[in-house]
Amino acid sequence: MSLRRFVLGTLLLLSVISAEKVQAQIPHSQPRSSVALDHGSHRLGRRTDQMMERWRNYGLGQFIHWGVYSITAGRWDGKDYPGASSWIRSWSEMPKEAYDQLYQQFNPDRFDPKSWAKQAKTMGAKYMIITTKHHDGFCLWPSKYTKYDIASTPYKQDLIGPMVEAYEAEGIDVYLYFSVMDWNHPGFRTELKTSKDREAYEEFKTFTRNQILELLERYPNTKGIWFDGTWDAAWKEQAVFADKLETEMREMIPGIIIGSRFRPDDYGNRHFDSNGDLMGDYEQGWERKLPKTIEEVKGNDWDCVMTVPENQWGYHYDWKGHVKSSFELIEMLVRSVSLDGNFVLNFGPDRYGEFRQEERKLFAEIGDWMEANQEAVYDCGYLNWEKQDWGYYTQDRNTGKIYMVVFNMPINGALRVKTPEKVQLDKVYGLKDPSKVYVPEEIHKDEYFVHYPVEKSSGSPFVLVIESSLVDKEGGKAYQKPKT
Ligand code: FHN
Repeated sequence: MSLRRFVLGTLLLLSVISAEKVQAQIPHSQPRSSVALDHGSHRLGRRTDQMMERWRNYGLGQFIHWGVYSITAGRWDGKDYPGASSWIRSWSEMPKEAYDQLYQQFNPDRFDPKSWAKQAKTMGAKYMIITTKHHDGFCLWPSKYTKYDIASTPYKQDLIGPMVEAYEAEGIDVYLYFSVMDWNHPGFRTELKTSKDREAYEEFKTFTRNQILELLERYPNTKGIWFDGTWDAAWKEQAVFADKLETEMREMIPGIIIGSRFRPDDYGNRHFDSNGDLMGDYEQGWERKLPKTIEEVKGNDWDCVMTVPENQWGYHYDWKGHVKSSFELIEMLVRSVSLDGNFVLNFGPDRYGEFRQEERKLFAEIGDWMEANQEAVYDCGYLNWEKQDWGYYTQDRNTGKIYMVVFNMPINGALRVKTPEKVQLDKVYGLKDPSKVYVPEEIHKDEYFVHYPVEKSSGSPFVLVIESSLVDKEGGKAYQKPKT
């Protein structure tokens, strides 16, 4: 190799390394030296339309995982599957042909969508995401494109339509979960190694598009599709196909909400494209985990989907390990809202269409708390005041009203509040009982103790309302008009 070529090659290599290093140093929220993309993010910043505003203000949602895996319930032939029950078909000790015949036993004759919707309403859910088809490919609706669906079971009838109707009657929006990964379809591949793979996968893509558009035709009131099972190499090559299909969905149902799990960009990146910009309308990466700081959410809309046991989505016959309490789940809900996200709690009904006792208890306990404190959740989001150990601030996006949601009561009852500069604390009172007023004690400039009678804290999270005002430069109180 000539010296000239060697030098040029080295310079090129160094420039690529330094560019990547520079890219790596640019935080997500900064404009980035953009990689030319045809199928990356199509929008910078949050959607500002009414459907997305409604989504943003939900606060609490319900996820439902239901299907043939509710029959196996996490075990087979007397042995427990060690993973999530919805994945049992992938277990080496689960004979595939045996699993694939189970649909002939699926007969949820105790399914009562109205009672499901009422329970969700009691809990305070504002939206519900239902698995129309999980990874096993079994469809809870009668699909024109497969026999592996509810119409082929003893139950025969559509399960999705009655759910949509019942939940909407309770004022709860419905979103359809759809797994692109489909272990039942002969054309599905995780990777495309041969021309035969590619040929088969083209048929799979047509089938996938047909089913997605079929769902939107059958259930036009759906507010969004919650895509899953899009992590395989084969799908990551489908930037053009996925982009076109997303456009079709958006044309079919204007305003439809699609998260960051669906599309890969030109280089196979999902959730965030090669420039670090969000794909889709909100981030779907917070699964069984939560952000700790507002910086982590990068100014995007997001939802957290959470299981009650560590990792059980579909029905499991015996919840092993730690089962989260309503206190823990309410804390996760409020943390989500305090960081501008939604919290979606998962439920896994059994093969008969009934929720287990632990889940019915959660409907009631979370519902009781929400009934008394929902004002600090619905339509609320992040407040840029310094986070304190006692819990979370939320702020009503319309009125500007500020809430302290207390989970960790200091043993001396002194709740520390640090206001931004020039903001003074005027009054603090109980959300449940506004006559209970707590006079803030200023301990430093812009820093207060709110003394709360420890004996009054019931061990359940409680909400205080903060009234504050801007202090003008002379130290006088500048009137702070609440947001209308
Ligand atoms: O594999 C699935 C899992 O079963 C479940 O549906 C979750 C829900 O977010 N999504 C996948 C794991 O990321």
